[in-house]
Amino acid sequence: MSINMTLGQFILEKQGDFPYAKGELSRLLRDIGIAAKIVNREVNKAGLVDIIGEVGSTNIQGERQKKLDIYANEQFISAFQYGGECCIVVSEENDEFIHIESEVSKDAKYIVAIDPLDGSSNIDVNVSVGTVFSIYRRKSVDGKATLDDILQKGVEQVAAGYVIYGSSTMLVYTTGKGVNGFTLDPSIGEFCLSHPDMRIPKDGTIYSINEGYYTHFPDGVKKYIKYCQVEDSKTNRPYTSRYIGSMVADIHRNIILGGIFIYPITASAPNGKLRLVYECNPIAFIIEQAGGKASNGYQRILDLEVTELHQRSAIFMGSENMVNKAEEMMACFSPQQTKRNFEGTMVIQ
Ligand code: P6P
Repeated sequence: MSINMTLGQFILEKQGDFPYAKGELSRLLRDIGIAAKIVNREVNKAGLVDIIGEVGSTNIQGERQKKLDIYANEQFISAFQYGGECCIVVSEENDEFIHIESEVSKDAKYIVAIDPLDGSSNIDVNVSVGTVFSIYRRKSVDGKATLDDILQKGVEQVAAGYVIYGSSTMLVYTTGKGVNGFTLDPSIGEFCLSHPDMRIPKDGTIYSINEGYYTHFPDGVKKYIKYCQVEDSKTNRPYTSRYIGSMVADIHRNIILGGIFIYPITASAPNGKLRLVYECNPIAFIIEQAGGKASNGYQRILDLEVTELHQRSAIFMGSENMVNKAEEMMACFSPQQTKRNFEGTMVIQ
């Protein structure tokens, strides 16, 4: 593959990786790329047009929706309606899943779960935000796809990716054959291959967690944070603390440099804050495909049972050796002990 190959050329070249590929997944990934370019255009000029700020509504998460959240959601859903390859969309911005019922989508086989604009609280302060997407094949073979088609474990994903709208705009995705990163070249309006075969270092010296919640963290997390802060030159500690508050930006940095990102259960988020279907599972797929590890502190994220559209999970993900060390600390306290720390109902399977 040549560097600067466009996303479209790369997708077509890799189409042969799929035994049943007749181009549908390629076209779906193309549709996502097109919507990402449209969203990028608005994110980049958010400060200039009246698209920053809030619309006064809140989503199912109880999060105040920002105009760009809504705009991004509409662009991706529209791309799926006209692209013809997607039968259902699950979005952070919609309480229920959406049947895509356009003439061109009647034989669509794919389900897309998406967080159209993750980290949107950072929009007003010009910090990188992102889109996260996850793709499944429907399990049912006829009639309308149903909730059962959506509630699949992360290990069933066909593809997953993120877009980071930052100092440059990148689309990073996997179809289970490694991770590749494409940078948007605004001069030609194309995502071009810039980071082939991305691999996360097995070790790192960056830990990423909102330490403001320290008093409400599980004991195992407190133990790990203290481990990160101990002076020990042999293990390059103390580590550096970096927390952007935009998961996609924190994850992208950790894939490039090495590091661990943790959003554990807390008193205010007794099941974790991040959503399993359209945040944890897709990022966990990418992290594993890049040679890293992703768990809820006790179990592999991709193996967790999915029982609800907007289900939340704790997440520890990044460099394999760092996640192993954090899990070692979590294992000092049983999941039941951790759960009892809060009145929460952390899903222990
Ligand atoms: P907190 C953004 O709202 C988000 O969903 C992730 O992108 C980010 O990592 C996390 O929440 C930040 O949450 O509680 O630290 O502000």
